[in-house]
Amino acid sequence: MKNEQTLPDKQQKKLGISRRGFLKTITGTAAGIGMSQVFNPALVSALEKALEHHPVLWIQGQGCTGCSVSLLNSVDPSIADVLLKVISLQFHPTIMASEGKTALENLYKIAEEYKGKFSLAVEGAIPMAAGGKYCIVGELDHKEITMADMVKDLGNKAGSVLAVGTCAAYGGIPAAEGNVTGATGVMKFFKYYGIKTPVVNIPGCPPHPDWIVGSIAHLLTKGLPELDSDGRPTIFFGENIHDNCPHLDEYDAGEMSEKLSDAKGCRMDLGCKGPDTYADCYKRKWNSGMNWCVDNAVCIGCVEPGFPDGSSPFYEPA
Ligand code: FSX
Ligand code: SF4
Ligand code: SF4
Repeated sequence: MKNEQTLPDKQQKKLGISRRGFLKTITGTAAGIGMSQVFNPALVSALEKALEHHPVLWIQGQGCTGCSVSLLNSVDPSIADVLLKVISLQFHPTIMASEGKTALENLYKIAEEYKGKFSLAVEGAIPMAAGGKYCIVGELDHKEITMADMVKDLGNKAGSVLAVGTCAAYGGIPAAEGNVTGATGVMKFFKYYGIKTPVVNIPGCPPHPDWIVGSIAHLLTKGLPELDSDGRPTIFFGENIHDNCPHLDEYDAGEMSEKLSDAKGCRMDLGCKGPDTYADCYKRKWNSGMNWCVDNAVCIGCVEPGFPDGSSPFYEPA
């Protein structure tokens, strides 16, 4: 099932660029295959205009910060260009210089000023057990602020929400078997509290930097991307890994790798979960296009809603 979401006209106008104006400036989507297309000068100028009206606020709950580290590994475009030209990132606990009361007050001030327009990036799951006390993200006026409080408050005010990483999208590792904290992904959390703000899931443990930057660039310039039934942009998560794997011929011929160091052979007997996984890693590759999981190990299905329990044990056949 496909779920095409678009921002209301009024909101689209507030992004500072008309759809037609944008389409005239580029030939394809910046969130497509090559992120370097983001640096088409016409697109940069379109993005710069959109940025004036569309800050991104990034908050962190139950995660390992790997999603932020992955974003910081963006090489083409460089993270400096991403932060200066693609994302008007106004709040990020790991990389901003500001901290404590000043930072928090600024966060809520921007959310109020850009109500209905800013994008909220949520990294990590949201613990709902024990009144949210498992994750305190700050304190104002001697009152603790839980991650749940913050997501409720900012999520209601945002124009759109990006659930960055499998933890934020579906609960991920914090929601794995033995989850005592009530770790929950954003969509489920919003459903529980009746929050209607549109959510784009960008799973991956961690997600590829292009998936994060590309989804934000898409939001800024063209509105919400087309999503699959798990809330993921189809431009990045529309294809099955196994169906496109360079080892597919070997799979068909029954030629299986016996150990991870084997250069040849399908990795299914070693635990590859490619057949149940939808992402473009096979062509996008990781580490600036150097390699991907199946080159050196196996796909563990890190972008899927059931991860990690659904993929476990990682190195045994499904
Ligand atoms: Fe989760 Fe982000 Fe996995 Fe980590 O913080 S998606 S544990 S790589 O990095 O939330
Ligand atoms: Fe499919 Fe994995 Fe084998 Fe590739 S290595 S053909 S994804 S099972
Ligand atoms: Fe995740 Fe599989 Fe892609 Fe590796 S190949 S990043 S495990 S979806």
